[in-house]
Order: sequence, then C-alpha cells, then structure tokens
Amino acid sequence: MPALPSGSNDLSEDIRRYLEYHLGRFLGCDRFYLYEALAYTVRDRIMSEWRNTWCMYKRDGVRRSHYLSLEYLIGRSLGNHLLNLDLEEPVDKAVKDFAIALEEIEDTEPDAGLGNGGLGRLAACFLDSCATLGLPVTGYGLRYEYGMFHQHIENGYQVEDPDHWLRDGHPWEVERPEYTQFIKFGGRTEHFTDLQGRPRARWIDTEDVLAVPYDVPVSGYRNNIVNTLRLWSASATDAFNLHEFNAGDYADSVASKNEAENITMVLYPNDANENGKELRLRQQYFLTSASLQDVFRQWGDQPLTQFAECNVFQLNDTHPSIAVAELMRLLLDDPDKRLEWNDAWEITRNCMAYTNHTLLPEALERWPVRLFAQLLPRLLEIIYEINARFLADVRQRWPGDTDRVRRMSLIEEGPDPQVRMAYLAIVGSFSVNGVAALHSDLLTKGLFKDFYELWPEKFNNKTNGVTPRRWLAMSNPQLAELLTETIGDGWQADLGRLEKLKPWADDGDKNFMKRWQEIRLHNKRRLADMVLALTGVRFDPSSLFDIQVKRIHEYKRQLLNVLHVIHLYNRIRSGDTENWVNRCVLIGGKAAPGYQRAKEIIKLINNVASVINGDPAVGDRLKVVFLPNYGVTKMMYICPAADLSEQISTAGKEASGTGNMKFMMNGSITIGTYDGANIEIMDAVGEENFFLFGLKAEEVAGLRGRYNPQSYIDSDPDLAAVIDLLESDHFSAIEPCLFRGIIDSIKSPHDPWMTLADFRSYIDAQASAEAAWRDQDQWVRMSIRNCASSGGFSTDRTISEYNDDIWKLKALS
Ligand code: IMK
Repeated sequence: MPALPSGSNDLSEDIRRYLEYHLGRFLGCDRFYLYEALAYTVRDRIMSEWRNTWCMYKRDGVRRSHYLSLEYLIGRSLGNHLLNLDLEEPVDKAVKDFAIALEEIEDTEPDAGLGNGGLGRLAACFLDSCATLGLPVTGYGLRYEYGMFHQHIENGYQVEDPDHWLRDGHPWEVERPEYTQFIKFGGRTEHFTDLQGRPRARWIDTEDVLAVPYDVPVSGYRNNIVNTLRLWSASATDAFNLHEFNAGDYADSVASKNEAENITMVLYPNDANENGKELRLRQQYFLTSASLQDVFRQWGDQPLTQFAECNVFQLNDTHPSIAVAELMRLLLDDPDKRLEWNDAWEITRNCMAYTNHTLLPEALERWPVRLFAQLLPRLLEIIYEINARFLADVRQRWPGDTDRVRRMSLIEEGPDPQVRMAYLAIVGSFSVNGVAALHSDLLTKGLFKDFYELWPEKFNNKTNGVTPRRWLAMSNPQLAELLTETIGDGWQADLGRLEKLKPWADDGDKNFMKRWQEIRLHNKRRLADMVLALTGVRFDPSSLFDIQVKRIHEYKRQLLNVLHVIHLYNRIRSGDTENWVNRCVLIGGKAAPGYQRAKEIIKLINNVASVINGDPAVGDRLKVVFLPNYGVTKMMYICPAADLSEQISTAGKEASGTGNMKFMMNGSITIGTYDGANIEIMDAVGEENFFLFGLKAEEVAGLRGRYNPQSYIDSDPDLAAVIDLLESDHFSAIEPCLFRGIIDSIKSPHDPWMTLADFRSYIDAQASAEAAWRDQDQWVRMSIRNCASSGGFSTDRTISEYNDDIWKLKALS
C-alpha cells in the first residue's frame, strides 16, 4: 500500500475532492466541512503506516501491552497529526486555495472529551508517547456518545450542557464491525462436570450486548509509527431484539435496545469521587470483557502457555480492575481454553499491572456484592474463590492475625458487603504503581500497607508526565521556534535536551531573554483576548498572570486561592498598595454535577470576581475571572501564558498533578505545596525557582485531631479580616448567608483540607512571588530555568520507565 503524495497541490486537490464528491459541499460552505475534508485528506496519509504498524505488532511472538482505561481526554486531533507527520507547511499552503487560514479550520474541531481530568489526559499523553517510542501498545476504551459535559455560567452558577461530540461525525475513527464481541450480563451460573470429569461452570440465561470497535489512529512523532486506540460502542444484539419482536411486543423490543445502547451513552463526570451507579459497573465490565476477548481473538490458537509472555494489561486505576476476574473466567470457562485454576491464576497474575491514582480513601472503588451477584454472577464466584485462596495465604503467613485477614479481604463485611476493587487489582497484578514519588511512598505506608508487607516487590513508582508535542510544540509554537533556533531540533522527542537552555539563563543573555519575554507577552495577549471574549473582563498583559485550572475539588483548595484574592482586595481597600504588583487571577475547572460544595465554590469565585472587577477603586491592580468550560484545548492557550502556576493542594492529597508539568514546561513558575509531583518539579528546578509553602504531608497527618482553625484566625489579623469580609456578606449582598456552608467548612476543626493552617504561609509565598516579579530580569531567568528543567516530565520518560520495569516490550521503530 503506497503512501500518498503530500505536496501542497496534492493536498489541495484531495481536500476539494472530499469536499465536493464525498461531502457534497462547495466552496463557501460552513467551515466545519472544510475541517472534515481536510481531516479525511490527512487521515489518508496515515492509513498505510497504520496498516504497516499493525502488521508488525500482529506477528507471533511480539510482546504487546494493552492499556485499559475508562477515560481518554484526547482533545483535538488535526493539529497533532499535522505536527507528527510534518504536514503543517504544505497543509498551511494548501488551505490558502480555500481562502481560509489553517487556524480557523482547526478551530472548528470539537474536543474529544472522553475523560474528566488528569487521569484521562494522562492516558492520552501515554498513547502519544508509546507511538513516538515505537512501542506495541494498544489503548482500549469506550466510545461515549456524550463526553465530558460543557460548562456555562448562569448567575455565577455552573450549568451543565450535554457534549454530543459525535453529532457531526468523527472523521478520525474507523468502524470495524467485523471484530464485534458479545458481552454477557445478568443470568445465572450452572455447575457441571465436563467429559474429563472435571468440575466446570457455565454462565447462562444472560442478556447479551454487542461491543462494536471503532479504531482511532495514534501517530508517533515523525517516525512512521501509527498505533491504535480501540473504542467500544454498545449495540443491541439482533437475537435479543428478535425474540421480543416475534412475541409481538415491538415497543418493548425497542426499549430493550435502548437499554443495551445506554452502556456507552455517557461518560460519568466524576473525578476522584465515588459514584456507585450500576450503569458505571456495566461500563467497566463492558470495556474489560470486550478488550480481553479482542486480545484472545488476535491470539488465535497460539498456545496459552505463552500468553503471559506476550501480553500485559495496564489497568488505569481500578476502573477496569474487573479484568482480573474476567481473564480468569475466560481461561477457566471458555470451551476452547478450560484451564485449571492454578494455571489460569499463574497467567492472570503475570499479565496484569495496576496503576493507582488517588490517596483519598473515599475515592477507592467498592461495589456492593448484591449488585455483582445480579449483574455479573459468574465473576462474583470467581472473586470469592480468589479471595478464599488469597486469605488462606494470609493466614499461613500471619497465623492467628484475624484482624489482618478482615482488613485484607477482597470483601468488606457489613450490612451491605462490598467488593474492594483496589484489593482485587493488587492481588491479581504483578505490579502496583503510584504516579509520583510521594504518592507511591504514601501508598505503601497508608492505604496499601498490609499488601506492601506481603509483597513489597510488587510496589513501584512511575512519576507522571505530559507529552511535549501537544504541550510545548503545538501549544507554544513561537517558543518552540526559539528553542529549535537555540538548541537545535530534536528536543520534541528528547526533552532532556532542554537542559542546554540553562546557560542562556545563567549568562543572562539580553537578546535571548528579550525574545523569551516577547513570546510570553504574545501568549498572554492571546489569552487576554480569550478571557475578554468569554467573560467580558479585560486582562492587562503586563500584569502578573496567576492561574489555577483543574477540576474543582475541596482538596485542590481553590478556596485558599480565593482567600488570597480577598486578602489582596482588603489591602487595596485599606490603601496598603506600596510597590503593588498588578495581578490577573484566572480560575477555571468543572465541578462534578453532584458535588454541591464544589458548585458553591464556583459561585463564590464568580461573586468575588464581580465585586472586585466592578470596584472602581481596584482598577488594574487586581482582576479576577472564572473561565468557563475549561478543557484540553483551553489549556493549550492557558499554559503558555501563565506566570504563576497554582498547585496548592493539601499535602498528601494530590497523587501527582500533571497541569503543574504543562505550566513548568512553558516557563511558568509554580507556587505550590510539598505534594505530588510538585516535589519532583522543585527538585528539578531548585527551590530558588519555586514558591514553596504550607504544611508537609506528615505535618498534615500529625495535626489531625488537634487542628484548631480558630487559633489561626485569632493570631492573624489578615486572615481575620478576610473571614470578616466573607461573613459580612460583602460578596453575597443580595443573598445573605449564601456562603455559610463554605465558611463553616473552613472554620471547622474537622476540615480535612486544613485550608486555614496554610493561609499565612501561602500569603507569604505570594509576597515572595511579587518580590521576584518586580525584578523582571530575575523573573525571566526563573522562567527559562523552569522550562530548561522540565525534561524529566515528558511522558516519553514515564513510558520508558513503564516499559523498562513493567511491560518489557521491544521498540519497533
Ligand atoms: C488524578 C489525580 O487526582 C491526579 O493527581 C493525577 O495527576 C492524575 O490522576 C493522573 O495520575 C479519577 C481520578 C483519580 C481517581 C479516581 C478517579 N485520580 C485522578 N483522577 C475517578
């Protein structure tokens, strides 16, 4: 299959052909059709390498990895492929024939928002790095009809709108109905003896659903590799319909079709909170079973004894952890497999690897046993058997330690017994990793202590990263150009080379520093335009841009940011403005629709913003906005324009963070707590190029039970003034007491996030940031040093570590 020509004339001809002959549109049509025609034109240029790559991976004996994730936060694809295939220039030229700028076409592509936040975006960055490193890794996920909801703000409150991203078609996917799988739900199990006289189980009377795969290409950076993301879509089986249709109940039959197709209808919009809905468990099993069956389909009739040598499954958190039991089921029950328990268990334990992404105990998944019994009866039997054998080992290792047995059981006993999914994942895996050094360490000391004592060799760390193709080359094209001019090409796929920038900061090269600053100013103007368009608030690009964008969650402490904003406002009001640094504060992020407190926090931010922005005494000294509908594409405009990156979670709560890395890579300076990957960021760049504040994780833990927020208020007049202003309804004049709940929560001795404990040290760190800002030369050097030290936060490094320690795949580039 020959590659297609990619000169600008060839491209232009193809775009026209798609537009007129395929889409039936003409010049002057809606821009979206130009995007579609261009996307098909580019996709054509991917096809032959896609097929070659797939053929290489399919050869017998090639060890492969399968990344199982309920979320992939992909964002836009066109620009990413143009960069990877080196097509930016010819396409830029080709679209001129259509009297439109490439950027305008790119702007019509909707984000593929099949994820909530960091966990989903990490999966997308991982796929990018796997392709760039030429590793045989396939992503498996769900093709949600509705992705992450769109957020708009009404009267200061979040309102959710459905994201029907597939409505106008998705040009990057290829449907492959020939690889459809059957997925079972419900029914009952039956035990029998097979012809060899061995006990066997069958799962029968099930209601089956079809899983139809859609493949999305994942191109590597200029290496002719194209990996695959396979997304499953649920569809009713014909048999299922026919049955009721023949019985004469047409309406019921259509209704049951809906029930089946509901499975992949919508992404659950919860990030690091529990949810517990039956449909979510259906989604998890649907993804897992379809993907495992698909891997066995490809395995064909090769001997199962070699299966574990050639396959590894990486579980993105516990969401697909039912894979442990499902792999056992397939190996035990499938008529063409029928292994003995021990052989099946040996394979399973050698195939599965689990990544944990949270330290919040309340976010650990548990499913009611009764739900399992109803929905997945055969899997529950297998989980019981795994548990029985596992607990026998625990008893043998710690005789008489019944409390330990109770603690480690896969089943949490009680009035409504629960399956502990994280424990199932640990018991069934050969590797368990956290996502930053502190997080991995805390897992072995806290949540998973008992398991660490049993199997210390399973536990390891893989610090997260972000792909520098999207988060530097694409997001910050001007800086990318300066980098290439200064240190040469090649940093895009070897980010450690950014180190070579350090002398330019140390020598204080005037010309280089001037260009650095000009580029940052340009990026800030671009962001200011977006802020103005979306909020009506004018940001002065010469101000300090202070930015916190991430999901709204109490542990991430957007509230601490707000307290600082109110403190600045108080200073302006009291005339304490000597040496003032003008500041634009931007906060953005979505709240889970069921998370009331997070939604109140959004309302508070908006109310504080409107009071401050509307106060003529404030002027340009302080601007505050809540930026609506934060997502992947917004971040591409935001991270190159931030001066200060707010990473202010309660220490010991943010597993890693990845926004922190995007900001650093683009030359922002972090103000942050000693938490997650912040610690590694600070180690890489040096404490003098980072604004550190707040309690350490062990201090937070030590304070628990003795935390007395009132004492901080009593001893800190600035904090007292902030709380007074909040309590005076200054920001809720027309709705008195609107923020009572929030205020009470931070004043409570039981506040798990200990916001007031860090107030003073946060205010001081903000003051240090202002002092640094006043010396612009110094600030620019710090900015350069942050970018120069960010090489370790490329997912190329992360994925290399996954490969060296866990997957052990051979690169095929
Ligand atoms: C996030 C963590 O909160 C981040 O700290 C981390 O950087 C990111 O994952 C990538 O590792 C969603 C989650 C989660 C746990 C459960 C659910 N952890 C993260 N997102 C549902």
